Amino acid sequence: MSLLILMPGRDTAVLEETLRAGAPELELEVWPEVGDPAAVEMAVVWNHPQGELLRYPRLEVVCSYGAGVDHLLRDPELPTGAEIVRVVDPQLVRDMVEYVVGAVISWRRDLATYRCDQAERRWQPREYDRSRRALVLGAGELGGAVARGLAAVGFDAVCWATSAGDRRGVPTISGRDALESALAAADATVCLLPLTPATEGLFDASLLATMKPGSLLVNVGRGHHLVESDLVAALDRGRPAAAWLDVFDTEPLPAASPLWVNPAVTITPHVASLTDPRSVAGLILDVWRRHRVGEPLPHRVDPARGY
Ligand code: NDP
Ligand code: OXD
Repeated sequence: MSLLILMPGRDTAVLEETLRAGAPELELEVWPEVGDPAAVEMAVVWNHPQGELLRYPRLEVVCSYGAGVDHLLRDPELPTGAEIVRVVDPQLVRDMVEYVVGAVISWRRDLATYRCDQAERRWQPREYDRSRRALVLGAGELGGAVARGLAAVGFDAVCWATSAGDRRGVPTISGRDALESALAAADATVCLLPLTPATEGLFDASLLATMKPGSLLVNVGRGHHLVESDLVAALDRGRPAAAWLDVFDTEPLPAASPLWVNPAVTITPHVASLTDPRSVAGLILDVWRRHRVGEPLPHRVDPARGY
């Protein structure tokens, strides 16, 4: 029985090496050169070609190489009998917290403007706003950790999720009305939702219009959470005043996108938190071993729910 790495366009050498070092007995196949498709029992997948997973008749576990699973669930031809899981890597969580806290602080203290001032040899102190309310959409592995990270640097942070209460130590609200009220109060809003039919296009003109004037929107979830043309119009009106974007409708972001030249927008190329093969190899092997001995698998995904 073998484990398949199915990640078109990615250099998987370090992952292969680390998996082999952790389990020398493991039979590893690397797409597209799969010697025996009938022996593949588990696949580690990122952006696989649609329908490809049906080629493996004994496939029992599909593991997303990243935290998000939208790349998997958009395939209408997923094998119905296979369990879907994802890696939840503490290092990936830490990296996301670092990125978002860094982005929010950089924006609040206007650090980019001081960098421009420096280029002009200009000494120009500016006052800054001290209000510190943050809203994080998503109270999951990443959203919960980011909210705690923001609280640790003094923010009054709340999460928004499908149900309200204390979630992972963070006060959490739910429902559209509560979301709109929280957006109207938040100085910084962070989107860390999974992409599902219920969350796609959530940040459209009507929701953006409820945001606090002068506030910041950070999108690190998926590009399709945000209607990019509506965001450009909303920025012109100052609600929000700035957007910090790591994910986009089309990646790489096309050269013709107006976002590139919008002074209210900061762009990073989907790097908020990168999966580190050395760090996740052990988690993948843990799934493999549990599966082989029939133990319940961690971080199972519910395809009907979409995350
Ligand atoms: P989780 O599955 O752990 O958490 C998802 C959260 O979203 C849960 O709190 C869930 O609510 C909430 N949620 C889902 N649907 C809705 C809805 N319709 N309304 C309100 N809340 C909802 O995911 P992670 O935290 O691990 O990851 C979140 C996303 O981050 C990933 O799906 C991926 O898209 C993105 N990501 C981005 C990266 C980057 O580098 N930019 C890197 C890694 C991930 P509840 O708890 O009530 O179920
Ligand atoms: C992920 C990502 O989902 O990198 O892990 O976006």
